[in-house]
Amino acid sequence: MGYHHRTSSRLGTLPLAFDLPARVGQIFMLQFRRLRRSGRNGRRIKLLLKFALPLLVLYLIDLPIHLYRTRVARPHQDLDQPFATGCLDPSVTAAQPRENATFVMLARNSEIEGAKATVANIERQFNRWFHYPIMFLNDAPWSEEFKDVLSRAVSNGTEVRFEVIEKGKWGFPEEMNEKEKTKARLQMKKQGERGVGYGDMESYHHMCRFYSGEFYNLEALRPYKWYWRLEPSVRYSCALTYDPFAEMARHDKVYGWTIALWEVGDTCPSLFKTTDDYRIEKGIPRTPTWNALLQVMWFPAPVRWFLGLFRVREHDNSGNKWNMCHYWSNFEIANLDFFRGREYQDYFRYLDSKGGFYSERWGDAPVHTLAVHMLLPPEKIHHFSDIGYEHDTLWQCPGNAPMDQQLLGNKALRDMGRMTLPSEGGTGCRCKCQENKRRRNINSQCTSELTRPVAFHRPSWWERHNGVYHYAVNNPNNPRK
Ligand SMILES: Nc1nc2c(ncn2[C@@H]2O[C@H](COP(=O)(O)OP(=O)(O)O)[C@@H](O)[C@H]2O)c(=O)[nH]1
Ligand SMILES: *[C@@H]1O[C@H](CO)[C@@H](O)[C@H](O)[C@H]1NC(C)=O
Ligand SMILES: *[C@@H]1O[C@H](CO)[C@@H](O)[C@H](O)[C@H]1NC(C)=O
Ligand SMILES: [Mg+2]
Repeated sequence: MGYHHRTSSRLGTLPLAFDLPARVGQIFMLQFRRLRRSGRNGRRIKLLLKFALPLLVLYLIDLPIHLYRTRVARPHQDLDQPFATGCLDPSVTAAQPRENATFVMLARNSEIEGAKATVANIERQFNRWFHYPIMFLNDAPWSEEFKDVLSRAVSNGTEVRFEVIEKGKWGFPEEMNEKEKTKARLQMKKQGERGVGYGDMESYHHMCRFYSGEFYNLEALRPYKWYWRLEPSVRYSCALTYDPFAEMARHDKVYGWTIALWEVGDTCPSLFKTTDDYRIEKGIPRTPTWNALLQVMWFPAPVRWFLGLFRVREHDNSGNKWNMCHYWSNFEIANLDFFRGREYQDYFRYLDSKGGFYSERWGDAPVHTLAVHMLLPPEKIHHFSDIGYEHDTLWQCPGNAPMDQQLLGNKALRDMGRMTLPSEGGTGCRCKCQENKRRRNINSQCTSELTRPVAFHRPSWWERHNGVYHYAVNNPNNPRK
């Protein structure tokens, strides 16, 4: 978490981006005071004005152009609405044809309990009506026990598959030689010493690289068009009474997410710059979706060029910073054809060739996010704001829709148990949010940053100040702290 805290300390420890203009200003003020103290002010101040004024004018011309080029145009209406409000009748929605889709969970044999809990939960909240297949992936052979227990965790009618990741798709890239691997191991060790999360865990680096690219090329996924990613020990806290794959298809969406949060900069200092290099090399234009990733820098152009030129961490070629927002990829409902397509795979190979999955600890979550925002128009990205989702200590729990939309007499929903009381603007179906907890515990500013290209309602300065954010119609705001 180090990076964000560092900015507030003394001048000497500020990152370069803040340090430089501050120092220039300091020198400027010093000189100015000396001038005023000395007797020969008039001539010198005139000289100063002769140079300083034109520079100021240039800056005042440059700045609006820069801001215009990096703006996120506001749409005329909300381009991304929840697919449903409240509960729908599963006996009707599940009678529709299925999509070409599967659940996928990467897990280890040791995660039997967590995997079982996730499967039992998703079956209860969704899949006992829809029966999409569940595929388990492992880099090692599955134990009989895991297969036994998980086969029994699903409802009658749900197919389970236990796949072992084929050779060449897990681990270091095939073109890496022994010397490079030794170097990578050393770099990982150093990351561990620096305190980068999972930095010295080789298998975690492999996992991130796998989910970033090779995952999409698995033979086992070839028959499918859509996947829904699961992880051991996650919890869905609302009933999902419609088919999200069918809605994604119907609305022509490619990528669906639930939680957006800040990335820890130490895991991927050069990822944003590398991605921007790729974007420029391929001639991919900046779009509002891309610009939504930016924390726009107000420095004069030469300072911005400097930041880009010297590859200052998390900055792009034009000296803007990545705002560090990314979708948390342990939940994903997405189109496989996009990720196994030429454009995405080309981007992944480019990243792979730069070595950052090992020399740094690039995660699949920021990689997916940057690709999605580089390659897709905004309306292809869907926020499942109506899905309740918890993983580790982070969650999204939607407010419930009004009682008359909860289908209280519905047979299929009869055993759903006690729900949280509806709240104004709620979209959820039978959500069980934990008492006394906010609906999102993550700083939802990140959500409102990434949804700017699709959001007609944007938080005002005052709303940000108070921690209240609008980002979609019908979507409950964060209650105030
Ligand atoms: N088979 C296998 N699965 C792994 C390995 N490392 C991570 N995973 C899986 O990858 C996912 C993310 O790992 P996790 O440890 O939960 O990371 P976190 O959620 O980022 O803390 C989980 O589904 C794990 O089961 C590994 O070495 N082998
Ligand atoms: C499970 O499904 C099979 C075949 O579809 C059926 O014969 C069996 O009765 C079902 N079992 C239960 C407990 O519903
Ligand atoms: C499912 O999707 C894949 C990938 O798009 C496609 O190749 C396959 O033909 C589809 N199968 C069916 C039954 O539609
Ligand atoms: Mg996890």
